[in-house]
Amino acid sequence: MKQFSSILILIVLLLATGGGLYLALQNQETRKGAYFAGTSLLLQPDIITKKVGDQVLVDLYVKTGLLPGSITGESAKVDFVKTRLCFPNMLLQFDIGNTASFVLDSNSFDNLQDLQGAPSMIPEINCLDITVKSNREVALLKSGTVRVGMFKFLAVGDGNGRLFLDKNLTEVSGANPDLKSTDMRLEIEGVTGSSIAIASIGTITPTITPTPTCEPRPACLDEQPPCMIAEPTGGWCPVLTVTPTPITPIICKECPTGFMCYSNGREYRWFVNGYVWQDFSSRSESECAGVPKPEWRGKSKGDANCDGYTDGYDYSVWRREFIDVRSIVSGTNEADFTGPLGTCDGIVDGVDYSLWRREAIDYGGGRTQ
Ligand SMILES: [Ca+2]
Ligand SMILES: [Ca+2]
Repeated sequence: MKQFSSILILIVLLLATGGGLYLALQNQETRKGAYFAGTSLLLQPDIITKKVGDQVLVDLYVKTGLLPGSITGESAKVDFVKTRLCFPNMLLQFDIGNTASFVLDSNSFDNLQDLQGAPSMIPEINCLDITVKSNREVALLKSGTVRVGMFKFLAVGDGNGRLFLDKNLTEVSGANPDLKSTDMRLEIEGVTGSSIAIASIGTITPTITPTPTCEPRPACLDEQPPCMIAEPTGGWCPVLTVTPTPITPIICKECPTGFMCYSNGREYRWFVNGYVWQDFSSRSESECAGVPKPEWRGKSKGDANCDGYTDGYDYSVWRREFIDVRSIVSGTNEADFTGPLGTCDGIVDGVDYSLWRREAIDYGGGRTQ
């Protein structure tokens, strides 16, 4: 009897392992199938200018990638979007408890499955996790640039900042015409945030709204001699000129290469030019022989102080710059590791922090474990 039970347990164990393996393979299958390349999420408008007390409306869009092998240029159909949106809480407030704070685009999605505050490691940043879903049949699912919905923020403080989406916590899935299963993940190529500038009350000149009855000023009035048209009593419609903001490419700081040996008389360390600690002076390479020479990492790996490691020193630099020169676009920031487009953007913010955290904590910061 005992032997029989053992055999039975063995069979159950084998079945369970087999089941687990099957599930793991299934999962792998789904991931392997994430071939709807080019799907991205974005926030609109990409540049927001408001004043304290204004409502700030921000739209979330998903842009689905092209179906592979599609001759007609057909895009993948989306039925599920999950992402994390983060914003500077000194500038914006979001009332999670108020169901009117988010308006789902019911043309494209059927339920707001989840909208809640998410933990943020940075005290100055608040985040929201949002999940939306479509329950309709495949033919009615949307593809291409699809509006997910609108967030309603309140401008509570003045300054500049960025709203951003966390790519690592973004998931999109949709209908899959090639396989029997209906859902599959879409590969996320990128997420794009918004820049925001909030002015203190009264410092923004009110926007001129043309009255519906006004008439555009005829160009012939500027000719010589001018045409004989009487001035209307309410005046001509105001001429709105848009001055394009010149876009200067940001040339960001980078760590110099070539570690050299330095000492302060008590310890020996390797530094690159321009990042030598106070009291340390140059020594011959052989004097540092007992100290491992770091490998160059660079800013794109979160090395703010260019010492070849990504660690707490770099976090301190990030935090100081985030608080002191927050949102001032500059090429002199030490902790501008990246930006929403994957390259440095002149701003030190939560996107740079996320990169630092991944490099320092998840990947060990360049130190062999
Ligand atoms: Ca470092
Ligand atoms: Ca940055």
